[in-house]
Amino acid sequence: MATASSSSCCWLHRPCCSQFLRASSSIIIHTKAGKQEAGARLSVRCSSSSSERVGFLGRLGRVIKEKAKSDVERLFSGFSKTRENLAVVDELLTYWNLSDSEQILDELEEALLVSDFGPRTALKIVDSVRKEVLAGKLTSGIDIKASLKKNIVTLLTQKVSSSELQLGTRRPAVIMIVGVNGGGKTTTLGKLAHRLRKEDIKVIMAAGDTFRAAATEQLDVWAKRTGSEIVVAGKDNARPASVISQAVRRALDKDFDVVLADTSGRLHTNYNLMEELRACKRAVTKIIASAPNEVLMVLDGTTGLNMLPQAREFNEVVGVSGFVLTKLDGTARGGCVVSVVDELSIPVKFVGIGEGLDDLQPFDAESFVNALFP
Ligand SMILES: Nc1nc2c(ncn2[C@@H]2O[C@H](COP(=O)(O)OP(=O)(O)OP(=O)(O)O)[C@@H](O)[C@H]2O)c(=O)[nH]1
Ligand SMILES: [Mg+2]
Repeated sequence: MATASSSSCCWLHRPCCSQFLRASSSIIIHTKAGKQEAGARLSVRCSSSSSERVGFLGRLGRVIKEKAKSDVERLFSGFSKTRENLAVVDELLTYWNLSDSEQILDELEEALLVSDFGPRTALKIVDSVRKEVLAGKLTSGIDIKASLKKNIVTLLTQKVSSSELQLGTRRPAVIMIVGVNGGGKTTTLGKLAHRLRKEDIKVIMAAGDTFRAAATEQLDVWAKRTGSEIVVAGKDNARPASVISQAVRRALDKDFDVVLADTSGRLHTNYNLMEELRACKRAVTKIIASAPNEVLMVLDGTTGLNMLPQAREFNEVVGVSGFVLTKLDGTARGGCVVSVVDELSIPVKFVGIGEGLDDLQPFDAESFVNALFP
């Protein structure tokens, strides 16, 4: 059995109840207190755990959403940049009257453009409002603002599947976290683990970012904080796909509920790195045909319009099932997420509102729009 001092991961500080366990030459597993013979093969078998637990896993997304308290102020207090740009909407609508509605609608479109909504989406939103104005349904500035908000909520919710986590009906569920560099993937994974652990879900993490040594260390801190097991690359630098597949095998073997797989940040334009991501997904599917259950792409809320090409490319390569919009506590520019959702028909599932354990909230379109247009 390999210990911290004899493994390549001696830079990690284990809690005294923990052990490092070497499962193959290039993968190291850190359990909380479990035992495993050194070098033992991790056999793969179907989980035959109680159907009750499997049922709970299927409902987990809803449970998490229902339990979250949607504190709009805290959620989007940092939406300052977008809010500033949209403040003009109130001014415009205060003096609105039917005779100059066309000019006001043009200015409304301009305000949305400045707030990163993107030209297509801004036009779509304003066109819907225009139709209602022409049909005589909107007779005041207040009506217009309400229609504007309603149309944005519609774009965020209409074409997309559920914004709840979809973890399927068999264990383990596998969630991959992907995205460009520094968006908040590892932090999101840690916060998600915390949410799952609060529901008594057994979590194993896969340190699929083998690119930087510090990435494993960072994830390990989250594993310790949340009481999760973690599989990391060993001395001979296992490829990300094999770290992730070892985590999935171990999850099957040890009846874990959820595998959370971290991946390195990568530019969506880097062909080789995007292919590597595809290989990570394939490695999971090879073991469990219905997995990964979720491929969550982290979008940095401060990015603005660059989000769209990034999301498009990641979706093409690995099929994104949901977005996590992070750093909304900073000077976020969240308008663009509306065009990302509108164009790709993929829901936002969570928002990141800080670096702490509890700073991941389920996404709620109405709260989001209320925060944009208070
Ligand atoms: N304020 C704030 N900071 C965040 C949030 N999410 C992540 N961060 C910070 O953003 C920085 C990058 O976060 P990481 O989780 O390391 O990002 P990553 O995508 O894993 O980065 P790479 O692995 O290097 O690609 C860290 O300093 C995090 O603490 C958030 O919601 N709000
Ligand atoms: Mg990371």
